[in-house]
Amino acid sequence: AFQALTVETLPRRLGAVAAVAEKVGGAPQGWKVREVGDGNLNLVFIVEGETGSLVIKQALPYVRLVGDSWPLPLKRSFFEYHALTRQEARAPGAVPKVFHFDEAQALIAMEYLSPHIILRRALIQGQELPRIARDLGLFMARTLFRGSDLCMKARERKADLALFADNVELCDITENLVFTDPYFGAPMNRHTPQLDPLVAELRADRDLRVEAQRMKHLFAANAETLVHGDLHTGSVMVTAQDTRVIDPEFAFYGPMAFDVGMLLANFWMAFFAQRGHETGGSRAGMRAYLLNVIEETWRVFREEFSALWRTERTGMLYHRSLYEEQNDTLGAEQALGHVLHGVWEDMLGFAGVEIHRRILGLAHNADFEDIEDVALRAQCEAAALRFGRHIAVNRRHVTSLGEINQLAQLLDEG
Ligand code: SR1
Ligand code: MG
Repeated sequence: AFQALTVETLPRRLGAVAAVAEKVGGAPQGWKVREVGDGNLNLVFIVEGETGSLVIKQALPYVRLVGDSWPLPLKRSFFEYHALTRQEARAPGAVPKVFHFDEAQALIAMEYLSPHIILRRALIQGQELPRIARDLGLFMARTLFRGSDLCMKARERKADLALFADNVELCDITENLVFTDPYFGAPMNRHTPQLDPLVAELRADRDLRVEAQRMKHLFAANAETLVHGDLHTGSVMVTAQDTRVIDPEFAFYGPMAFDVGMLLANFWMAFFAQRGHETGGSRAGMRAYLLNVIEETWRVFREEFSALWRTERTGMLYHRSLYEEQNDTLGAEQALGHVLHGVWEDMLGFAGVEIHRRILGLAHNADFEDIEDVALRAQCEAAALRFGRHIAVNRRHVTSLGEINQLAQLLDEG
């Protein structure tokens, strides 16, 4: 039967697991164990021993953020484990190494990434990480392309789609918290009180509400590839030299643009929050850095996706032999353009609603929450909300990130 681990019981319970004991080393009674989970859902332990260390992540049968009034199945750990193995195969080195998985105890033993910190924290502190745009652009292109019918054998992809189709409860969280709750007075919503008039305006905005539901429709019905499903800056660990993507428990077959939109939304929120973190000095450099990161991430994603399109198009969609037989390079490039354009338009829609839900819904971002001056926080959040509305509603008429980032700068300057 499932039992939640504690700092006290962990050495006894995991000391007998060879893969764990070998990695940590020494007598389990001597292991140093800390619980460090600060996410919304799970327990996370760091275990250090004589010769090594690892992280134990264990799901709880409820949402940690809310408590046992909101049950949540343990099987999310199963989906996280299987997503991690697929991501490692498709984007080698981009996720932590997995040493052990126990389905009944809903726990995964994985690499302890040190001295990494959570990307969101780094951005709040004003750290410019030189590799994130490239590493995350590559991660998205490789996992999203290689998990789709552009690359996989149809039978394998359909089997995998069936496996992940049972991640219903986590999809349900996203379906409600991201696409629906922010746009009406859902009971668990909260927002900074100074935003009341703007919130009322957004909730009365018919075009926005329709667009949010269209994005939800896409999210629920476009089973295009295995997406990470929760790719925000709290799901990335970094040093200046290394970037790792963690926490894919929300993984399911959904639209490619969902991961891209969520990640870029979180970069934009980091941008709009910078004025709230200027007590140590101006963050003008950091703001410019973040807008560059957004442009570079998208550029790397597009370039890598295009490279994979040209070399690994072995799935049933746009199969390479269809074009090669006719020597039709132009046709293949034309089709690539259409696919990327679709990702572009949908990515903007997903980004817009992700920004809204982090300011209006249940699960907020430390980027804004850590701004103690509430009036200043509301100012940063208002600019982000207006920006989110613009990119969601006008996503079909926006042609470049340069144009969007110019708007971001104008809104940020007030
Ligand atoms: C109740 S869970 C709230 C949020 O935390 C996770 O990280 C997901 O982003 C989810 O929407
Ligand atoms: Mg998470």
